[in-house]
Order: sequence, then C-alpha cells, then structure tokens
Amino acid sequence: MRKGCVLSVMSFNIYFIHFLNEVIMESILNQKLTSEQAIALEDKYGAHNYHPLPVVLSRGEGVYVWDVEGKRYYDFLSAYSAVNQGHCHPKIVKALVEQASTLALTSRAFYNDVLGVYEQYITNYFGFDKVLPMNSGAEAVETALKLTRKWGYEKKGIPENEVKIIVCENNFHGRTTTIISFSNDPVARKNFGPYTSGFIKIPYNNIEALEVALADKNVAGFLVEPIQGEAGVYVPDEGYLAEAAELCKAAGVLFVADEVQTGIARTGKLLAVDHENVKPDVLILGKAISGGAYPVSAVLADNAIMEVIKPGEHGSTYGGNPIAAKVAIAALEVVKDEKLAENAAKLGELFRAEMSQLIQETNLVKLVRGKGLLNAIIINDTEESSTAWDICIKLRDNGLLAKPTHGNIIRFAPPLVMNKEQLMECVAIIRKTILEFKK
Ligand code: IF1
Repeated sequence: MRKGCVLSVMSFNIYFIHFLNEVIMESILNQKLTSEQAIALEDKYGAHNYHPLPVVLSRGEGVYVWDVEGKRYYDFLSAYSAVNQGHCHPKIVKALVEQASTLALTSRAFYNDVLGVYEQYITNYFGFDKVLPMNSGAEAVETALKLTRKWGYEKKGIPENEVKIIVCENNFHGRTTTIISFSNDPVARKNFGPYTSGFIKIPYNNIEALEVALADKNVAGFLVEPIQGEAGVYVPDEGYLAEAAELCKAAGVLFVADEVQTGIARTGKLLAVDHENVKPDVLILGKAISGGAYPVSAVLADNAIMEVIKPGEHGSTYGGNPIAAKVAIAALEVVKDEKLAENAAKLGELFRAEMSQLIQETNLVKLVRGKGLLNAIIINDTEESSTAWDICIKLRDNGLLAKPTHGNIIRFAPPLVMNKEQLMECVAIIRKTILEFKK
C-alpha cells in the first residue's frame, strides 16, 4: 500500500474511534442509571476506599432521601452529621446559587466582599476573636495542630522541635498523614508510615491519665472529641470535659475541641462542650457548618493564640471562598432560626427512651447511648460479626438508612429538622426491623 493511503486509513480510524468515544461518552453521561448500574460503575472506575451500603441515592429533601428507583428513605446518617439542617435546605441552596453566580472564588491573594462579613458573623456566633477558614474537617484539625505547635514554641517557650500534643485512644480526626499517625485504628494507619511524631496518646475519659501526661512541660495542647464518633458514639462521663479543660488551663496547655461531628446542634446544644460550659481555647468545626451544601471548615481561637500565624504560614486556595462564606452564614442562621439544638435535645431524649425499651423486648440490643440526636445502639454480638450490617440492610428495605460501625454498633443520626411524628415513625421502623431480625 502507498504511504499516503496508509496514513489516510489511519487517520480515518483515529477519527472513527474518536467519534465512537464521543457517542459512548454522550450515552454514559445521559444515561438514567439503575442502582445496579451505578454500583457497577463505582466498582469499576472508582478507587475501592469505601464499602457503602448498597443503596443509590439521587435526591434529598429535609429528612428524606430517594433512590434512583424512586423509593423514599429516612436518612439516619445525615452524611455523618453534615446535613443537620436537612437535605437541600432552601435557604442554604439559595445562598449557594446566588453567590455561585456572582463570585465563586478569588483565592486569598485578593480580598472579597463576603469573607469579612462571614468572619464577623461566625466569631460572634461562637464567641471567639478570630477564625481561620478551611474546607474539610481534616484540614481544620491539621490547622489546629499547626496553630497549637506554633503557640507552644512562640508563647509557651517550648524548645525547638520538642512540642507534644496529647490525644486520646480510639480517636478519629480525619485522614491526613499526621492525623492517622496518632490514630490507633490499624485499618487507618497500616502501611501509611513513616508517621508524624510529637503526640502522646492517653485513654479517653480518664482524668488521671490526662493529669500524668500534662506534667510534661513540653505539652502544648490536648486534642479531644467531646463525644467519640467513630469509636461508636462513646459519651464520656459527666464532668470529664469540664475537668479536663480545667486541668489544661492550670498546666498552661491549650484545650483543643474537635467538634467537627458533635458541633452545630447535633448533641442538643450548639456545641457538645456547652453541656459542661467549657470554652475551648481552639475550636474545630466542619461538616454541618455548611449544612452539607459545600465543604466548609473552620478553626476558631482568641487573638493571643491566633496571632502566632502570620501571612504565608498557612492557608488554602478555597478556604474562606465567597460561596463557602455565604453558605456557612445561611447554614448557621438555619440552626438558630429553626431551633435545631432544642429540637435535637427533645427528640434525642425520646429516641433513647424508645430504644431503651427495645433492650427489654429483645436480647439483640445491649445498650443505647448518645446525646441529642447523635446516638448508637450496641448489638449483642461480637465486633467481628456481620449482625449490625445485616440489620442495616433490613432497615434499608424497611425505608431507613443507617450505617454500622465496628460490626456491632449502629449509629443513628437523623437530620435535626425532623419532627416528633417522623421520629416515632422511624422508631416503629427500627423496632419492627429488630424484632423481626433473625440471624
Ligand atoms: C469518612 C467516622 C464519622 C470527624 C471528626 C474530623 C473529621 C471527622 C471528629 C474529618 C470525620 C467522618 C469522615 C467519614 C467518616 C466519618 C466518621 F465514622 F469515621 F468517625 F462522622 F463518624 N473530626 N468524620 O468525625 O472530617 O475531613 O472528613 O471532613 O468517610 O472518612 P473530614
């Protein structure tokens, strides 16, 4: 064959393959997927870093979500407490859409006319001098750790490279290399080393252990979850947080509260530390600060602490962007306007009372614990069992979505915009499912 002919055949082939690709892509992007197809796509093209409950959601409104086949469910996870204000809250969506079509991102190289307003709003809202805006919860935790370390050197006078931060066993603070360095979950840690040093791990809910650790003069901070979420909604003894904060103050150590999951009305108060009238030195917020509409996180502290961070020393391209700022203001307004903390407190009491009855009615439920609408039931089985997972599948079939943790714990955290009638319907679904459950 002549050279020119080969070339034209080749270019025809390339053109044809390109055309076919276009057609395939077009059909992929326009297809109305069934649940099975959607799961197959994620399985084939997505990294396998999650093991979701088999349900494919396509719409949400308030306390409800719908799957692609149109079946309606009560959402009892709320995206791990990010959607406290309910799915697609109209006020938050409006703020998002309006700001997205006005000015989305400037970076922090320039000022914008929304960030300052948000900073004033959120610092007043939580009672701190200053805020440092970030995007994800893990980034906010990292920010708090860097802030605490720098404060330790520059304000407390700890010798270079010697700062230590106290953390708790069974903590969950996110997925970055430093954060997993002080996790004790082998799944989160294994083969991700070498690990960041400078952390002392003590048992959670143990004042004596904290006292011992605080004796070290190189300790700059104590990082703690007011309720341990990933550990299975583990609520510490009453007085633990207040006493811990007191001890930190006496030792000249920053009390750093990770309220990424427990904050923003989830536990029946604006913050979980409010139950014990504790004001953290450093407050970490994420998730529901945006009502699930946008990734927004924040670190709050007073001037004497926040001033150690100077230009160029920390930041993020998207942190504090105009959309995030507007969305967060709207989401925080909803919490106050709709009295979500009060509702969570009231419905939480009712929910735990109803779940406690289940302990009497079946030997399958061993324990109910939680605060506000952050609750868990402990299933009478081993951590290695699949019972909690199997129950969650049955709950799904009966119209309620919850996620098991540790094989024998089921977390229950519905949006806080739920009403009593809806909660009682959910209690009925959970009761029916558990009473019918056969291993
Ligand atoms: C996932 C758990 C919940 C958090 C606290 C920081 C972060 C989280 C106290 C990081 C995140 C998540 C993330 C989610 C699972 C989840 C979780 F089961 F692992 F523990 F909520 F209960 N501090 N929690 O709980 O925030 O960077 O994710 O925005 O899929 O890993 P993030």
